[in-house]
Amino acid sequence: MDCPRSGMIEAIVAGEAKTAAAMAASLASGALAPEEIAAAVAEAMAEVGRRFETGEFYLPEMLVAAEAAQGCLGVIAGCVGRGGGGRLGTVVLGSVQGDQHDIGKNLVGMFLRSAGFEVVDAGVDVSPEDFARLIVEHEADLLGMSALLTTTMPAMGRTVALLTERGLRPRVKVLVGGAPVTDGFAARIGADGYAPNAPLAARAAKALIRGGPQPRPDTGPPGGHVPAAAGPRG
Ligand code: B12
Repeated sequence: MDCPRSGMIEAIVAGEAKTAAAMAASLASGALAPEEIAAAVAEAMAEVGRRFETGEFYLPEMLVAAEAAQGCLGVIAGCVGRGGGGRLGTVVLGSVQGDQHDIGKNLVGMFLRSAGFEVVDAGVDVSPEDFARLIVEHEADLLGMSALLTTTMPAMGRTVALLTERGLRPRVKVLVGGAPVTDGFAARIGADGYAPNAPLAARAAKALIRGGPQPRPDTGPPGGHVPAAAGPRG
């Protein structure tokens, strides 16, 4: 291993949680920005996904790698801070119905908090009804939905439709993301925005809250859809 960055990536892929967290701490103390550490975690998980696809890894390997990645997120959380405790508004954030993936969602939550949002973590496998209930309960300004499976992406559309049906859509912005999600998909389901990674999710959330384009949920894709912020994945 030639440097802590590749060391951390190798340790995550190998599912060596302690080594991975130690490497993440070393990267953080070496003044690597949380964004860069997050990008390295994403790189490691992309490699895990590649090995799963080629049959080199099975579910257990994917799980231990995920645990190692979560440990690194703990280190990143210590670096990104909490950024003013909700002064920008409240976000309900969750992985959609049927989806258990939460590493990306958790990263997004960290960057949203750091940007100044209060984040209500709805967890994983969140039904449209539960999203709607949490939005009302917490008077949320923004809903963030994550999907990592092509089979769970439609749950995002079902959630937007339910918000419209319940009259909640005008008061809450909807931001979507996750590996298979695209800007075009976001527009098709009537979401207000999409971002490809956690730092850009925080930027997109701020833009939406500070008076981004208004959605037109009843008339199909909103004319003023906030396009994907440009930048690298991770
Ligand atoms: C880790 C992992 C798991 C872990 C999840 C553990 C956990 N706690 O999350 C476990 C082992 C549980 C798992 C299970 C499964 N998995 Co899986 N998994 C992965 C893997 C390897 C990594 C995902 C990850 O954490 N990436 C790292 C994070 C940082 O990236 P990210 O999630 O994309 O998030 C970033 C952006 O997308 C964005 N983002 C994410 N959410 C949001 C939300 C908003 C609002 C915004 C704006 C942005 C945003 O910002 C994030 C940070 O930068 C991926 C491979 C891959 N290439 O994605 C497969 C993958 C997603 N899994 C896959 C599959 C098939 C499964 C299973 C069906 C396997 C099975 N046979 O059981 C199950 C399904 C379980 C379920 N019902 O959800 C496939 C999906 C294929 C597809 N086309 O749908 C993949 C792509 C693997 C593959 N190459 O085949 N998996």
